Amino acid sequence: MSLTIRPYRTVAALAAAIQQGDRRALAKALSLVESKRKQDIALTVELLERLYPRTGTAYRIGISGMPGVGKSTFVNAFGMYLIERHRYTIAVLAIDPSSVRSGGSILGDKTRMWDLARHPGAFIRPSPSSGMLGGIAPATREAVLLCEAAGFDVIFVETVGVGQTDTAIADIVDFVLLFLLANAGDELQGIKRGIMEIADAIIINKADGKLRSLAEQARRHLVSALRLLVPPTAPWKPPVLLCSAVEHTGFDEIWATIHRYFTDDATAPLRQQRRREQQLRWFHQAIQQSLTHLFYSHPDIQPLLPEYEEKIRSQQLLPLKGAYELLQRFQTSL
Ligand SMILES: Nc1nc2c(ncn2[C@@H]2O[C@H](COP(=O)(O)OP(=O)(O)O)[C@@H](O)[C@H]2O)c(=O)[nH]1
Ligand SMILES: [Mg+2]
Repeated sequence: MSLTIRPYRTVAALAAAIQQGDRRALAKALSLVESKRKQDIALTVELLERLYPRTGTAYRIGISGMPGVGKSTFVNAFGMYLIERHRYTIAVLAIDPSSVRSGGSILGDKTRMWDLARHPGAFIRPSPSSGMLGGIAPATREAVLLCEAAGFDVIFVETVGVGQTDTAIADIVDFVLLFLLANAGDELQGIKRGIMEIADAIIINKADGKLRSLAEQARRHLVSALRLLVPPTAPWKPPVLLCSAVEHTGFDEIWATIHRYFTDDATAPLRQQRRREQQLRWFHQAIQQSLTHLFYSHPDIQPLLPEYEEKIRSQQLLPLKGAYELLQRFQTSL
């Protein structure tokens, strides 16, 4: 029996505990899906196969935007709002950039989400952002499914917030909230299409105090910018909404927007198509991730890497040649 799932004796027992809402079982499973060990990968597959029929029912919501815009503050306050107003249960998967700075500590976002962290209707899982791809961690998709099987109604995925490259979130959630600030006039100008294109709603946060009127100005600006970006026939046009995560304003409208997206007949084909495409991407990304891992951890390859890197750094070796040499070696060792 794998150490990873102890004290659960079988994957079936672990799966059953997760479905019964056992938080310890969920935490175990979340560690399991992050593991790269061969036997753990087999267990992960078995576990997800068992739980998969229980998934697909939650609101999967991505929270994107530059560090400091107030994503964690928002998730905490808005999560509490959903619990109190709608009696929902909330899971938060937070990719925490502070874990890099503080060398492995993942306290950063948990302290920001203080109210949610101690509420029995919520579950918060911070992931260190090491090894992340496009703003999310390698196993975030699997983590979403686990939380869903555990019965959570709403799942927030807070990205690391690196901005422009933060688009991988769209591969794993149904709805992306992009957070912006009003005073970042230049930032608004400089926003790349990529991140705008994945936004299903744009939230101008910190619309409080002196920033309120600036936020309204920014909203008008963004609404006209979006008019150029989104075809008039599109089944969903991302609205621009004002919010103060600190004063808890704008929450009704934000929830109404999300709810409308999930229940509107006009968006049904869009929602279904997105989930279908996500399945395919999951397949291909799993292959890519596994191949990459197999290659870099291969006993014939790993010891050679430092030497190759050094030669490439000192320009003694063409990077392409180095890559092909190692790939050749890898292939013949299979
Ligand atoms: N005035 C104001 N400050 C906010 C608001 N939301 C967050 N903040 C502050 O902005 C800072 C960064 O917030 P945080 O939630 O950590 O941002 P994140 O990096 O996007 O997760 C903190 O000091 C928050 O208190 C808001 O709506 N209004
Ligand atoms: Mg944060």
